[in-house]
This record gives sequence, structure tokens and C-alpha cells, in this order.
Amino acid sequence: MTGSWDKGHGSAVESRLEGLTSWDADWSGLRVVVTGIGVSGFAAADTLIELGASVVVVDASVSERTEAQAETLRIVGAVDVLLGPDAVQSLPRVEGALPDLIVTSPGWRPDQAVLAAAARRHIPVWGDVELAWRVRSRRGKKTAEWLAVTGTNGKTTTVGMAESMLRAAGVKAIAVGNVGTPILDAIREPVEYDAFVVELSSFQLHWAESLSPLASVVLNVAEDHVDWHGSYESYLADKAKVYRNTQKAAVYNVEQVETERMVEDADVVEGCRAIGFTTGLPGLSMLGVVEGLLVDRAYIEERRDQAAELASVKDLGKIAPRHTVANALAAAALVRAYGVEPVAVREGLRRYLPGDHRIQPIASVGGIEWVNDSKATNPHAAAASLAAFDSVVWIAGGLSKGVTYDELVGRHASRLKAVVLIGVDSSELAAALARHAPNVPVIPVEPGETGGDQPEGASIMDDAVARAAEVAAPGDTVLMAPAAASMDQFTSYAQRGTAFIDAVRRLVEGQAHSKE
Ligand code: UMA
Repeated sequence: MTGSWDKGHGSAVESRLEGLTSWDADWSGLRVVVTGIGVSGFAAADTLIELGASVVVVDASVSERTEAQAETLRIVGAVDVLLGPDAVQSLPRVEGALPDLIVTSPGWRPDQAVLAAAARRHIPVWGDVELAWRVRSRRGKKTAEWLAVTGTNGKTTTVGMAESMLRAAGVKAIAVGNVGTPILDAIREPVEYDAFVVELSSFQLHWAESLSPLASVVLNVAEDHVDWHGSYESYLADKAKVYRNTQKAAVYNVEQVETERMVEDADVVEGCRAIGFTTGLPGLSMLGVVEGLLVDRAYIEERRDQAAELASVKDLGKIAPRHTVANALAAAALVRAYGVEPVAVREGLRRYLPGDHRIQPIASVGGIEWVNDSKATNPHAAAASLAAFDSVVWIAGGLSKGVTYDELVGRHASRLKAVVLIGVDSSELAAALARHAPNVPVIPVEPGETGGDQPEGASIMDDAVARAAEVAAPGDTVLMAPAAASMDQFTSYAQRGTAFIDAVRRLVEGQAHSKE
């Protein structure tokens, strides 16, 4: 089958796509297939329709949500919206011809049928972030600078801190991207932003080619999303793309040599500097910690023999674990590249409120602490929260994403009093526990039915919390830090965290009633 994608047409489209680098370029009639009608797919389709492209959207799911999104897109002018498993088996036609371009949602794996078919026919695939980069400039409107953040853990905290620092300096800034607000939505707002602090997942970076951020950082790397990327090496390669074409500061983690290597290997803009951050003493061109103070030896003239005070570790709140200090330094390194003064770094950190579901204390009853860290969706994140407590009843398990648990369990076995296993298939974690913590009791929670009028996942969490309460004693912490994604039993990590909080509250209320 040739469709209309013959060689001549292919190169004509290629040069047309090359020229599509601003909102005001000629997007009209460009035939685009958007894969996915979730948060980012909807924003991409809506944008492309506004630009005058001919858009077909496909999504495997038929639900109230996707039907409603589809209806909206049809009303605003989508050529077609195809829902259901059959819609994502092959490359759809757009107005009778093969598409010129695919714009994909980040969750779609490269080997998915539509994307694989596009690759076979050499049809370019962009992510929503690539599209956002290309339409970021618009006649008569200010173009916002991009500060790009990736890493296995700490991304959301870091973008939040950087946003807060910029705002404290009077800069009109917003945190966007993987954090939840599609960049395309921020670009299309009537607000004139000075800066976007962009959280980028490895999926989004995989489909992004031409970004050129003012400053960028890989916070840390550890095994995650191996199933999506095919291997840990491919995951790292996609993360490293954040540094490509960086203009002013490529920020790396001094304590993780992999990130420094990525900067060394990156093709950056001439004059771009490598800036390190460390929770230890900073060397030249680094931010670090000296006697409880966060300091800058990178952006000041006298950096050879002096350091500028940015803030105190105390500005980060009552509990400031090492990874929080690291995130604050990374955020400071990004905003200092933008020109933010030290006083606004401190003020931004003081004003910053951490989000829910991150080592979040829920209740303290009868000497037992209940802590929600649903955001710990991989072993690296779970390790950070396990390290904060001495005697833990650990609620863990879920969708493992192809990672291994041996190191995590091996390192923290001595803290574990018992493990309550959730998840449809947590056999990998169970096997690691059997190998490295054979004396720790493991209590499985049957997946069971979650239907009825209960919210999704609620009965699983009620069971998990009840099992944990049976084994916890005064002095213990019951920590829900699953080291796995949530989607096998919950709709998101946030919903899993909320289910845990609700279950703990029900338990506490039940205990109070039984005492009356
Ligand atoms: N779908 C298919 N076929 C597939 C995969 C998905 O049809 O093979 C459909 C689903 O039915 C759904 C849509 O595609 O309707 C979902 O697309 P998506 O999974 O890309 O999710 P979005 O709703 O577009 O949200 C995405 C990010 N999700 C993922 O990367 C999985 C959100 O990050 C992000 O906030 C949002 O874009 C805005 O940028 C979430 C996430 O879990 C929080 N990210 C991962 C992480 O942080 O670890 C990477």
C-alpha cells in the first residue's frame, strides 16, 4: 500500500514540517493523527484544530470521559475521533490520505501498533512537548523561557520550588508538563508568561527533538519505566535528551556521576555552562551546603574563593531529608540561570508548600505513625522514604514496570517489621523479600473485587490498613510507599494515596467508637 506517502510527497512534507516553528507558521490542512485523548492528547488535538490542521484522534478506551472529550473535539472541528480497541490497531487515514504527522500522548509505547506503523512508513512522530516547543512563539506575544526538569524522582517538588522562587522574584512563571498542566494549555492562555518550569518525563523526552531550554537538569537516575523504554540504557538515553541545545546552564547532580556524563556528552549551545549541585561542600561552579546553608559558587563573580548564601536548610521546613535539600539546590541552579537573586530563592523556598502523597503524615494513634507516600512509584523513591523511619510496617506492591527490588529490600530489610503486599501481581517484590528479608512476615492482600458503590481501590486499602494495624505496635510507622505504579488497582497514585488516607481515617474513627 502506498497511500499518498510516496517519496516526493514525503520530502515535501518533511520540509514543510521543518518550517513549522511558530504559532504563525502555516499549519493549515496539515494532516495529523493524534494518539490518545487524555490530558495531553486533548490539548494537542485542540491546539492543532485551532491552528487549522486536519486532525483525526484515536484512543483505545470507550468511556464516559473519552466520549465527552471526543464530542468536544468534534464540535470544535476534528475531522474524526475514533474510539475503541479497533481504532488503535492500524494507521488511520486523514481525509482519505495517510497522515503527514503523528502527535502522540506520552503514555503510548513506541511499539504500539499505530506508532509502529508510522515508523515503518517514516511518518514523523512528535510528542505534545515537541508541538508545544514549536508553537511557543506567537506574533505580538511574549515568548516564555523554558527551564526543563527531568529525573527519576523529585521532579514535581523541584518544578514547584523553582516556580515558587521565580514568583518570589516577580517573574510570571508556571509549572507545566508531566506535573499535570499540558504546556500547550499554558501557551494558549491569554497570560503572558516569562518562564515555564517544565517537568519532563522520559516518555515526553523520547518524542521531543528540537527543545532548547534556557537551563535543564537531570535530578537523578535509577531504574524505572524499563518496560516502556525496552532497557535501562534506552531510558537513560531519553533522559539525557533534556540537555540537548541547552542555552545557559546544564545542571547535574554531583553525587550521581551518570548525570555529569550526560552533560559532558550533550550537544549544548555554545557558551552553555555545566553547573553541579551537591548536598556536600560545593566545588567551583556548583551549588551546595556549607554549615546548614544552601550556597552558590556558580553564579557569582567571586566564585573562585567565595560562595553566596541562598537560604538555610531550615527554610525547607521542619523535616528536610537529603533529597529535599538536593531538589532545592537543583531548583536554585535553574532559576539563578534565569537571573533570580538569592533573596527570592530563600523567599520561594519559604513559601513553597509540598504537595500531598509525598511522605505525608496522616495520623498518629496509640504511638503508631501512619504515613502516605503514594508518590513512591519506583524502588528509588521508596528507598528515600524507608530510610526516614526505623521500624516500618510497609504497605507496598503494584505495577512494577519491569524494575528489580533486590537492592531496595536488601538495603532496608533491617527496618522492616512486616510487609503488607498490595497489587494484582507483586510476585517480583515478594521474591525479593523472600531472598533478602526471609524473616520478615509478608501479608498479602487479595486483589478481590473493588466494584459496588465503593470508590475504586477502597476495599483493597481498607484490607491493607486493617492488616497493617494488626501487626503495628507503638513506635512503628505504617508506611504506604508502594515502589510501584498504581494503575493495576487504582486510577492514579493520587487516588491510591487518597484511598489510603480515607482507610486510615475510617480505622481511626472505628477505634475511637469502639472505645466509647
Ligand atoms: N491510550 C491508548 N493506548 C495506549 C496508551 C494510552 O489508547 O497504548 C489512551 C488512554 O485510553 C487515555 C490516553 O491514551 O485516554 C492517556 O494518554 P497518556 O497515558 O499519555 O496520559 P495523559 O492523560 O495524556 O497524561 C500525560 C501523562 N501520563 C503519562 O505519561 C502516562 C501525565 O503524567 C501528565 O501529567 C500529562 O500527560 C500532562 O503532561 C502522569 C504520569 O503518570 C502523572 N507520568 C509518568 C510518571 O510521572 O512516572 C511518566
